[in-house]
Amino acid sequence: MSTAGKVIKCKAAVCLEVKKPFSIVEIEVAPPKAHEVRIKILATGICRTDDHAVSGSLYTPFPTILGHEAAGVVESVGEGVTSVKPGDKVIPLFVPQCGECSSCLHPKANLCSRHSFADVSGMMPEGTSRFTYKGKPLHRFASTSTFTEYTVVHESAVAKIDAAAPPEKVCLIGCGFSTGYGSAIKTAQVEPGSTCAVFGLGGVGLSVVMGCKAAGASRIIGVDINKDKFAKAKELGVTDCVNPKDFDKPIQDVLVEMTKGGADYTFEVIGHTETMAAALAACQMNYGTSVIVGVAPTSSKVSFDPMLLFTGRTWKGSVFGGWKAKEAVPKLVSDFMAKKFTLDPLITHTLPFDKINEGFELLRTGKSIRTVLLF
Ligand code: CND
Ligand code: ZN
Repeated sequence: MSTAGKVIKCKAAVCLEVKKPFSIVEIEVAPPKAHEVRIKILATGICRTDDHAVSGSLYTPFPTILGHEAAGVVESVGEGVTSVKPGDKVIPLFVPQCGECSSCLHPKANLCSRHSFADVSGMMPEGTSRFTYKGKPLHRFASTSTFTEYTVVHESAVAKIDAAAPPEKVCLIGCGFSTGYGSAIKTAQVEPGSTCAVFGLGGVGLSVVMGCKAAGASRIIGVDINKDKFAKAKELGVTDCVNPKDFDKPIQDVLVEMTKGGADYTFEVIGHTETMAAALAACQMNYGTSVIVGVAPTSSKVSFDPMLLFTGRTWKGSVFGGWKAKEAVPKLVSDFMAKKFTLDPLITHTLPFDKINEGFELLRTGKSIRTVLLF
């Protein structure tokens, strides 16, 4: 029996309060309104950004449904939706692309100005929520909310992908892989023969490593305080592993010495303001480029010596790898299907959706790269 046009009762992992474990409860998901799409989620990854939200480091209103790295199938669509239809396999997009605003029309921009990726209203663009728990609305997160059997997104925040793509793998194209890979090949535009340093070797950092390698970097230095991350990093292309805990001087000094003057490209993929400043100082003073990929705590400030930029360094940031999400995601999925890159090394754990709290513990204790939750 079709569920189109009806309220769906389903299971969701709800965050009722900041810093509290997820509660698996039954919620109600209203049908999509005009220009909205209701999606049955098949698989979702756990990204550190979700944990930043749980911990309160990244502000988001509670109670909420987190999750932003998923793949699913369209259950029904609202009036006026033309780019997807029921039955289509899709990836929800935490960086929407309306295709019509000044940013979407600019070849260099990937952050839609009509539907901001940084919107913290917790509501759909038209101002209300499609999620209800015990008669009260729940907030959405990052334009997506994927820790639920069903979610509703705006049409600008969903991309149709190859029907044959395995959801338990390509869900990583919804965030971690695309973010890291794009930061290297698109935002930094790493050149063949260059030296790169990647701060943070989690799911996103290792994807930066894959991007640096694909771009032909000849030396990739991996920096992490958890030495357990080094084996996999080497497998993916890291040539030198550095643990800041092994040195009694600042890590930027260690890297400048190792590279005889600084790396061509550095990437901060942790989300700490101190490592953002360290990564800037670790790139070559005339022509080095440093890219901020990690999400810093809301309202935090970085303190740095302006002389670092005065000499010529470039400091950039990269949200979702600089990709225009709605057009890039289907292509990235095609590239995955054509075996142009692999996602398997990033997926260390697969768990049933109910075990979401276990999945977050694996991330917090540094034991996982990516945990994929299956519905
Ligand atoms: P994850 O926690 O898996 O990786 C972070 C790594 O950093 C871990 O291996 C840590 O051991 C390591 N680390 C922690 N502190 C230090 C330190 N002081 N020095 C060196 N290494 C350290 O996280 P992830 O890979 O899922 O995400 C990484 C960051 O990227 C995080 O801040 C997340 O919020 C952000 C991000 C950004 C974007 C974007 O669009 N820019 C998208 N998704 C996630
Ligand atoms: Zn993410």
